[in-house]
Amino acid sequence: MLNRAKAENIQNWIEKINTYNSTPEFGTTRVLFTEPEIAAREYVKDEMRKLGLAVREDSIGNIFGTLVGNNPELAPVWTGSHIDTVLNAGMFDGMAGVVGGMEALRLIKESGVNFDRSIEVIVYTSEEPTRFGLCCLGSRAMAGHLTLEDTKKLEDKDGKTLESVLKELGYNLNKFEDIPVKKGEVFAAVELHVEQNNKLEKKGLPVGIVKTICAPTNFTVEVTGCQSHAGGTSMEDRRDAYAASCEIALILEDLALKCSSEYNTATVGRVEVIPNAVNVIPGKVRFSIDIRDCEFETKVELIEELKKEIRKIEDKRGVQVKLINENNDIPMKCDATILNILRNSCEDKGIPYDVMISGAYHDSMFVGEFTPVAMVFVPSKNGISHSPEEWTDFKDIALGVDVLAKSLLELANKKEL
Ligand code: HGY
Ligand code: MN
Ligand code: MN
Repeated sequence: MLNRAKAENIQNWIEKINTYNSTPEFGTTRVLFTEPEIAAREYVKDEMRKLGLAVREDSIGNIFGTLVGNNPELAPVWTGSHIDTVLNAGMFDGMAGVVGGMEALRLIKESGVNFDRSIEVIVYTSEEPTRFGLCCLGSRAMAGHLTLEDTKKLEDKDGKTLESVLKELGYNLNKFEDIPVKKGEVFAAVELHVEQNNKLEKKGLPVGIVKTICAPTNFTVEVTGCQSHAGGTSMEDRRDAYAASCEIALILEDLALKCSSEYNTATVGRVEVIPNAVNVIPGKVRFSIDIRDCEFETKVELIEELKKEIRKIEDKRGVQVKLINENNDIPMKCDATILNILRNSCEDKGIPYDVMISGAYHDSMFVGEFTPVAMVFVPSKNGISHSPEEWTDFKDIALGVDVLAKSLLELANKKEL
């Protein structure tokens, strides 16, 4: 029988990780392989060792903390998440799943209950696209979608490549090809994460069980018009790159609002106006597009529709629009058997729950390509995330850990799903 997860353990770990932060004056920023993120990695590895876990890292910095089972030759059960953040983030996105996984393994170890399969808590490298513009680098590499060659092309804002950073940090790139995980090498994976939406809070529910993880398609859009004088250029003579960009953004929003899938979002989050001067008509604008959908087909349809509308805007406004695709990821349907195990864990403990879609993507989106996955959500206050206002009560995370620990233990004793 497992004891209850301790909210104070979870709080201590999260608050300590949060001290590794490059913007303490405004939220939390822990960008991949910067000083605070490296320090946070070392702290988490130390805490894993204190729990009695065997700790290792692969060549892209995925960290594995292993609680060895009675039959360690069997495929292990995984849990885990990420410790890197977006700029000026909160302290729960990712951390809840890493710390929650550590607390779950502590409970299982403390209980002395027998289990066959080893259980591993993973810190996946760079779930956020913050430094290199591409998300889920560690889990993407595990799924075989990021090669050593790709790391030579991923550059940060200073022109440093991921490959050069990995080399500088002493990662053995000769073993990069050992990162991909084959089907069957992992038995199952369950990630705990804050919901990053307000559905659980609105329904007054403490736990969510995720049935589908939406996947992102990201573009950089370059609009080229004609830079000219803000006063001397008559309205009918302009080729205003910013006005054209705004029209594209509004059409994108309208297409997302009308999308037929169960969950779809579209966001323009980053805009660069050139020359960005008060009395100059912008000649060039570069902006990001982030589209999420729980269905790949409706995401493709939306993008095709958007491209048609962009062609019309080019003709009407005399601008050129370039769409540079960064990634086009596939939504992940979670495993029915694991969903039932999570449901039963909630019901056995009298914990009310809802089954839901995750609008945010997670490492489980890629992990699900080589092993069955599911996720446990805990409520986000006011649905806010990717913000210093992000908050989840530690006792809510502890309840999610109770469900997680029970489910991991059941999976660790299963012969097959
Ligand atoms: O953007 C996302 O969905 C994730 O939180 N990085
Ligand atoms: Mn995030
Ligand atoms: Mn996250």
